[in-house]
Parts: sequence; structure tokens; C-alpha cells
Amino acid sequence: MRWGIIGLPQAGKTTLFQILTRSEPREVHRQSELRIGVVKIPDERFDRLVQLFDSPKITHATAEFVDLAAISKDSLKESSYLATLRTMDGLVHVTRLFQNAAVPNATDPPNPNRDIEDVEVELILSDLGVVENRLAKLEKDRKKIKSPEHEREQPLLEKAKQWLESGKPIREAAWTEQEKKQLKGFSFLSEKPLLAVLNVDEARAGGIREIIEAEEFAPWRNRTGMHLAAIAGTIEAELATLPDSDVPELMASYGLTELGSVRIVQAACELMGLISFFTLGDKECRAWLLPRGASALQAAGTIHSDIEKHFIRAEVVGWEEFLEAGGWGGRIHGALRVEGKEYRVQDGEIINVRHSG
Ligand SMILES: Nc1nc2c(ncn2[C@@H]2O[C@H](COP(=O)(O)OP(=O)(O)OP(=O)(O)O)[C@@H](O)[C@H]2O)c(=O)[nH]1
Ligand SMILES: [Mg+2]
Repeated sequence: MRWGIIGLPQAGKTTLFQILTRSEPREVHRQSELRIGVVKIPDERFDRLVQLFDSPKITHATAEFVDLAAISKDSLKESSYLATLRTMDGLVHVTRLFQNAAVPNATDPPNPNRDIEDVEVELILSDLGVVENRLAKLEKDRKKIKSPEHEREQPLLEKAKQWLESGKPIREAAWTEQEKKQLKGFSFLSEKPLLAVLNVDEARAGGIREIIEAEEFAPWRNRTGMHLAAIAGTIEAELATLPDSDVPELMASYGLTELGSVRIVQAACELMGLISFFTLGDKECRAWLLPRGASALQAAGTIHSDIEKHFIRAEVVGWEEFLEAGGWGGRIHGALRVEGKEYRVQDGEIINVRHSG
């Protein structure tokens, strides 16, 4: 899962990147001009579960976040920038809601609504360009040769075109499963899940919830494939540099009840339609991500292709029951369910795959 952090100049993109990547294991490397950070996905359930074991290896699920160059009308026409954006699974759009006269471009009153709208329009226009080019090419090709594939693509693209022309992002349209598959090949930017993050002033750090719930941001709530979050960038960046033991005190002094990084990463998982499952043992405890609705067989495949191949059955138990039982011994047996390949894995379950070979 790779998220690109986008936004206008000086909105706080790099600040957010630093906030998110503080968590261990930390790995920031440069891939051409990209700063990529691997972020552990915080999960309180998993943290509690691992305490039942004396496991030398504890592995969290991870997500990648990429600190991208500032977005502008021009950068969105640059093919290399667009190509990079297309490789992302989701986009985090940081918008400035802080006032800071010392920051260039930040002298005007902040206007996140305008910024979110502007970037959304650019994504839509970029996709419209792709659709129009492809339609023009199809038109030419169809004159030469008729293929069933082309015949299927045409109506799909016409539908996308109409939708985009009405000013709406691809992610909000209703698509059939078949259409979704076809759309994938285009890597449309306005199809990607969008996490809009308002970067707010220090003084408002304690009122994050009120800000997100404010009437002025209502247009961005309850949209398909989009989520609105807020973060007090400077404070969270400061928290990110502190040893863990000092964090609660500083959080309290700012009226923060939870870390912004936790909220952002969890919202990203949710938006991507991912759930977690856990494998627990004395050798390793590990958290994994799985698309919501995926089967036990898919879960097995996530762990290892061999385990998928030799799948016999899955022993499944909810995390709360597992905690209650206190581990794999004794009492767990009443709670364990035996499930087959088709079983739909639920968020927070512990899975033990029985396999041959
Ligand atoms: N007061 C205040 N300043 C902030 C906040 N977040 C970021 N800044 C400041 O804004 C400036 C820009 O922050 P960056 O995180 O570098 O922004 P950016 O979007 O990466 O900037 P570019 O990559 O240059 O486009 C820095 O001087 C930050 O210290 C905030 O929440 N409050
Ligand atoms: Mg930056």
C-alpha cells in the first residue's frame, strides 16, 4: 500500500511525512527524487496480543508514504510527475489551515476548501485528457479492425468521459466489478482513494474533531473513496522527535487525546478497504493486511504461496476471545472455529492455517 503525499507548496507535506515515518522500523530511502517512508500500522489490538507471547520477532503490517514535490497546474502536466502519481495506491492531500507569516505563500488566509477543490479539478482534468486520447485512438483503431476488447472499452470510456465532464471524480461513480477491473489499467488519478488532511494551527490542536465536523467542510464528508482528517502539523512533528515516554505529557498539554499519525494511518487503511488479521506464536507475531471480504485462502496466500497451495483448513478466533483465553493453551479450544477456504476473514481475527507440506 503506497500513498503519495500531495499538496500545494508549503502546505506541510514534508512535515506530515516526518510525523508519519518517525515510527520504527524506519526506512527512508531515495528512489530517484522520491522520499519513501515505511510506516508501521499502529494497532492497539495487536500490541495487546503480542504481550501474551515471548516472541523474539514482532512484525507490524506496514504502509509506504511518499513525500512528493508540490503540486501545481504545471506539475500536473508534467509526464514524469503524473507517471509517479499513477503508481500510488492512494493520495494524501495536505492543505494549509495554519497561519504563519514566516512561511512563503502562507500570508493569504488559508482556504482548504478551495485547495481541495482545485486539486480535485486538476485530477479530474488529467483523467479526462487520458480518456479523450484513448477514445480518439480507439476510434481510429476501430476503423481498421474490430476487436471485442475495443468494443467493450468504448462504452466504458464514454461513461467515464461523461462522468468526468460533469466535474466528478472516477472514485464516486458506480462501477460494476467488471468495469472496475477494466479501469485499473488506466490508473486514473481521480479514482485513487483520497485522504484530505487539514494542517491546523498549534492553538487549535485540541479541537481537531470540531474542525473536521465544521459546517464549512461538510461538502467533503461522506464521499465515496474520500476521507477528511486534520492534524496540528508543528506539534505532531515535535511529538515525533520525542522519546515515547515523554509523548503523553506533551499531548496532554496541547489537549490532544490521540496521535495524529495513528489517526491518519488508520484512516488510510480504512479508505483502502483493508482489514487486519494476525498470526501469533512463540517464534513470530505478525499483523497482516487483507482486502475487506477476502477469504481464508487469500489470507493464507498473503502469508506464503506454499501455505495457500497446501491449505487444509484455518483455525480462526477473534482477538478479544484470544485475549480472554490468554494464548494458545487450554481455554482457547472452546473459542477456536475451524473454517474452510471460502471463509470471509473478519477484521482483527487470529488465523492459524493448517497445511500439508
Ligand atoms: N505554524 C505552523 N507552521 C507549519 C505547520 N505545518 C508546517 N508548517 C511550516 O510550514 C513550512 C512548510 O512546511 P513543509 O512541511 O516543508 O511543507 P511542504 O508542503 O513540504 O513544502 P514544499 O515541499 O516546499 O512544497 C515549514 O516552515 C513548516 O515549519 C503548522 O501546522 N503550523
Ligand atoms: Mg516538502
